[in-house]
Amino acid sequence: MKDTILTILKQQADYISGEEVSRILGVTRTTVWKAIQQLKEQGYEIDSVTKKGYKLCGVPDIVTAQEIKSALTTKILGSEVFDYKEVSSTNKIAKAKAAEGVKEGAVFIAEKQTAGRGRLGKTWESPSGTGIWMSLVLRPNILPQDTPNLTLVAGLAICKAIRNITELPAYIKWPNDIIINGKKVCGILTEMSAEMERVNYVIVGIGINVNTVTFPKEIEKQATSLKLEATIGYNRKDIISELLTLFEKYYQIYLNGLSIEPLLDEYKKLCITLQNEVQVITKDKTYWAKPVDIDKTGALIVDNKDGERISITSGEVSVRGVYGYY
Ligand code: BT5
Repeated sequence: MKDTILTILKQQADYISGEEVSRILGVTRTTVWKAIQQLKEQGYEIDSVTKKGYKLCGVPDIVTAQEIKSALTTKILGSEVFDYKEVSSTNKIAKAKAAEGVKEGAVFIAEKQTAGRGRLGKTWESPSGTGIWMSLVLRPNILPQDTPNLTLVAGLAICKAIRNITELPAYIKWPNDIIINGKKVCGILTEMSAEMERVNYVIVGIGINVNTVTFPKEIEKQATSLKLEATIGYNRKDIISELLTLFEKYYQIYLNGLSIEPLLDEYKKLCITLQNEVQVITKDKTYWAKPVDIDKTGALIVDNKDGERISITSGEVSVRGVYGYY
């Protein structure tokens, strides 16, 4: 009921009377009044004036399915949106739902994660209400070994979305981070279920610090948020909408040619990893190298100190820039 009333209020430029709303919906005015109270409790600013009725004056920064869907113009991504107040990890939920058969493009989003995950068992800080913690279900017709490309597609979309909305100098740190002024603002965790030659589904988990102002001690030197960098806060829904629009566009380009090649020029311009020496950390050794390129398979190409050219596939190694963490 409250969702329908919200939709009605959003369509009105001016006040609408309680009587009119109750007539449209065929419910009593008390039912309308109760739903309005619930919306106010959720943070919607609704002005009520005797004889005039109700007017929506402000929408809270909440990431509900309804708010997100009403901002989206995408065809596939966000076709279904599932919202949660608190989950362990949106990747975990998305995986379970994908295994049950949820459609391509389904989005799982939470206000808070209690066990947000990074790569290789690392944790992802996901406090309530300040970030975008979301996972997308994709069902691309690609080979399992090509799924890391989707991290690059996502990275490009996120980086551009952040730039478009905030005008901040966001860069991609190959393969799965977005960096602003040397600090990490976003991480991507891509997971899949596959057989030998076939991908069943891919989960692209995206964590973006939007309005976070403090971080735990362990990561405060290396983490940042859009608000800390821009000194103003952002509506998370606007970022989600821009990001899903761009992701869909780049995803289609990738699938059409089954290659990231058409995206590489744009990607490389925004890839900070190519701009300076990097430290490559493998299981057995650590060495400095000069980045040369990202090739059409998505590998990072570097020259080591002996002038040998090495192709680095994501997942094998960690790459660190010259300046501290990134
Ligand atoms: C990542 O891993 O950067 C992938 C993060 C993906 C998070 C999303 S949120 C929605 C979805 N559901 C999940 O459970 N996960 C995904 P990695 O490259 O391994 O980086 C992890 C490291 O980043 C940690 O070890 C910390 O050092 C640092 N870190 C943790 N939380 C952070 C935060 N909020 N902001 C910046 N850095 C953080």
